[in-house]
Amino acid sequence: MQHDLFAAPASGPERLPLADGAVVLPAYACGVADQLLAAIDSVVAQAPLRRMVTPGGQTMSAQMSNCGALGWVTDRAGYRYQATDPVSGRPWPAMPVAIARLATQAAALAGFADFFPDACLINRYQPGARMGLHQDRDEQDLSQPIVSVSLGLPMVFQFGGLKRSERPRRVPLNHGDVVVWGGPSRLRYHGVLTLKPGTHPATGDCRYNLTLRRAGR
Ligand code: MD3
Ligand code: FE
Repeated sequence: MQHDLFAAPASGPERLPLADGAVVLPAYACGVADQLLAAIDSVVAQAPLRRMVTPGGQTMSAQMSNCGALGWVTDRAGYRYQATDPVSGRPWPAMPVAIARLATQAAALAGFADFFPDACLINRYQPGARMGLHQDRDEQDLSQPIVSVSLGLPMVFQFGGLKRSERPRRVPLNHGDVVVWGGPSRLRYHGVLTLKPGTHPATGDCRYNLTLRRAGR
């Protein structure tokens, strides 16, 4: 066996730190994108995408569904996680293994060992859809990170501070990009600018985002 004295050091996938606790893994999910999209199709066949209503009475522009033991829902009564789909009354579909495995691996690469999500929110954006600046704080253990996976059309993510008044940075996210948010970045304000029309070979006219969380204990 010959050793290559000039071999590059092991580097693994590219990691771009955004801030303390926030890391972009560019294109990390590209190799499994088709598996993830097939998994999304099987989930939404059982728990159809729908537009939910905020406690303030606004209909959200992104369509949503969930898989895993807990699903994030909103209605006039508030934001919460629950074990059943309010449309069908049945438990949310199980989290497909391809989705859970990707999230655990991405979190580990970002420095968060032993991340085992129990909730996966599926957001589907069509042109014109957006998500305003907000914090994710409905989860029980805020020491657990969040992993997000972007699929399909590109969009611009808003990455803010711990106060709403802090002006967000704009971070373009493309098909296959994975972002891990935890530690001091866990409660940062964030949002998504209005999706522009386009066509992507993997998804057609839309963008999917998978948001993987540990919602319960
Ligand atoms: C930064 N979704 O569903 S995921 C959401 O692209 C949500 O659909 C967006 O925000 C989307 O709640 C963004 C990226 C994300 C998720 C959680 C974060 C970024 C975050 C928590 C803290 C800081
Ligand atoms: Fe969020």
